[in-house]
Order: sequence, then structure tokens, then C-alpha cells
Amino acid sequence: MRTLWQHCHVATMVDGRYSIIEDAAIVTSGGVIEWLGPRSEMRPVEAQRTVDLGNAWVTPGMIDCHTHAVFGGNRSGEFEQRLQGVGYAEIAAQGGGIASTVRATRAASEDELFASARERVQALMRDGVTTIEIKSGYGLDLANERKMLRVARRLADELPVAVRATCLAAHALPPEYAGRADDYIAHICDQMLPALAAEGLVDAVDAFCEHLAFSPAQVEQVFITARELGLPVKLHAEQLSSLHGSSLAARYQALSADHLEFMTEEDAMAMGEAGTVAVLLPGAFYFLRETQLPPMDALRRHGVRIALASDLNPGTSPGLSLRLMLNMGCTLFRMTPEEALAGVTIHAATALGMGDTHGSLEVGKVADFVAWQIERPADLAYWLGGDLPKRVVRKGHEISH
Ligand code: DI6
Ligand code: FE
Repeated sequence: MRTLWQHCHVATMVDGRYSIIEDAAIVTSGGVIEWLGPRSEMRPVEAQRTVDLGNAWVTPGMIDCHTHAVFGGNRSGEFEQRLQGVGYAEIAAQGGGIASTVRATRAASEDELFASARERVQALMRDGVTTIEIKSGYGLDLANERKMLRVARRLADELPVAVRATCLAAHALPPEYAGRADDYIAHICDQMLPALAAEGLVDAVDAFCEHLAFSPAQVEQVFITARELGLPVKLHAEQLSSLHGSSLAARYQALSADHLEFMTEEDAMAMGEAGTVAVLLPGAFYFLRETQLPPMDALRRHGVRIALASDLNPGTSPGLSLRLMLNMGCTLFRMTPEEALAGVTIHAATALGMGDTHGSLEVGKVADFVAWQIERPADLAYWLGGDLPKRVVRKGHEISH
């Protein structure tokens, strides 16, 4: 079916800029953008349907390119503890932190994980999210990582949202491997990743490179295996300290390196040269009351594309609004509203290896977009969450009013 969408302004986000078209028209057909441009330049088309968007601002569908949306339990108790002065690393050392979510996730059935994750993903979708990445990493053994990744696949089957599933088996050391991190890494490389990849459950491979997680040498083993399996890599790097994981990620042509508060100028240079996207996670920065800012100027200087994501997870970023992250990217990291919007559209798509088909409004790309009743694009980064009036279109079909 061909649809003509008109009476709107479009921020196409081509090249990471607003690239505005005023009084625009969009023609979609077969789930793809067939034409867009100023309405005055449109040649007559035969459309089965014409939609008046009432002067809305149209942006690409929002993309949350870093989440841990599937997990058991929650950690509001630890939140209380931290407010009484106990540190994140200290809680982790006492068997709390990621380990407590691993226990709750292992104890949950696939249906229970699905039900709780669906609520969270639907909350994100209320901000116009049409694509989301979901990581495993709270199972930490083959059966439980598989369970998490299957839930990610099922979310895509049952909700109108595209899901990219990332295997984060190298998130933390499971208790049964205490003191044997190298053995666990070998188990990931020899057993878990090949099996999960063969089952078609993995779109990318991630790891947590940090003193309290895995060393660069251990991460490199995981990257080598991913490469052998033909899977792209990503990395949690430089969140709490500087191990130059982001440079390692760049050497392996990673799609993205994420967090990055403690990265150096050299890391930024390596990422710029490799085309590795910097995914900034202001929700975790805020929630941990971090003070070290990611080096925005170095990232800009080296031409690193910057994405923003929720990092939705029970420990460090219980963030259910991607638009709130836009505001935090601006207020905390001094991004411009234009940079922030590029960070949840075109650069987020690139961070997921989907930049050729998603993330900007261009002829030939998938017709995922949001028509917002706002005065100007900066409104998206201005309001602190809330539910802005909008219409969401996925693959050329409206999914909500
Ligand atoms: N960095 C984070 O912020 C999350 N994982 C990671 O590698 C934290 C996950 C958690 O605390 O449950
Ligand atoms: Fe994360």
C-alpha cells in the first residue's frame, strides 16, 4: 500500500544534522520511504491513503542502542544502600550488584522474564522508540544466556519494535567460576558463543572491560571468537577506570564502545579512525553520581559519531525514557539538542550496524518515523520525560496515535 503523509516538517537527520525540510511530504510504499521532499516539489502520486499530520515535526523512529531490558528482580534495595554511602564496587564485592540480578534472572522462567521485559520495552516505546538493542549478560551460563536471548527475540515477535540481540556473556564472572576468569572466558569462546550463534540468537557480541569485570586480554579472546563466527563486536569500556578498552574495540572494528567517561584522547583518535561509534549513557552517569565527564571535545575533534542510549538496567540506570536521556545528554554532557537527536537516530542505527537502512529519513530506508506535535525539534530534548503527543509509524504503518 502506498501512503502519502503530508502537512508536516521533517528533521531527516541525514549526516547527523537536523537537515530540515519544511512543509514536507513523505511517500511510503511496502514499508519503505519511496519519496520525501518539499510538498511543492512532489509530482502527483497514486496513493491508497493520504494522512494529514497536522503540522507535526517528523523525526526518524527513536533507536535505543544499549539496553539490558531483560532481567529478573530489581535493585531498589541497593539504591537505598548506596544513598546511605555504600559504593557500587563495594556492593558488587559483597555479592550484590550484577551477581544479585544474575540470581534473580536464573530463578525466573522465560515467561516471567518476557512479561517484565515487555512492560519496560513498552515504556520505552511510549517515547517513539521503534528499534531497541537488548543484551544478555545476567544468565552467565549457556542455558540462562539462551533464555535471555530468546526473550529478546520473542519481544520482537510480539511487539511492533525491531530488536537487536547482543550476547554479553562476558558481563561478570558467574559464582561457579570464582577465581577462574580465564576458564570462564574459554567457556564463552569454546561453548557458549558458538552454540548461541548457531541457534541464530546473536546479532552482536559485547563484553564488560573493567577491573571488576574482564581485562583487555580476556576481552580480546571474546572478540577473536566473535570474528571467527562472523559477528560484530561492541564493548562496555572506560566506565569506571581507564583500561583502553575503547582502543581495543577500535582495533576490532567494533560497532561501538559504550560509556567512555574515562577514555583518553588516544582512545578517541582510534575510535574516529575505525568509525567506531561512541555510545554515551547519561542515565548511568547520573544514577552513579559520576563526576568524570566523557571527553566531548576530544570525541568531536576526532570525528567520532556519538550515540545516546538508556542503558536500561536494574543496577546503574533504571531508565525507562529515552527522551529523558536526550535531556541528560544536553544538561550533563553539554550536547546540543541536534547532537542528542542524532544520537538516538542515525548514530544509534550505526552503533547497531543498521545505518544503511534505519536512523534517518531518506529514500530507500525503512519507513520508521514519529510525527510529534511539538514546536521545534529541540522540544524533544527539552521536556524532562512525560508523554508528548505523537503518531508512531513503523514500516509505513501507524502503530499508535
Ligand atoms: N555497566 C553498567 O552500567 C551495567 N553493566 C555494565 O557493564 C551495570 C549492570 C548492573 O549493575 O546490573
Ligand atoms: Fe550497559
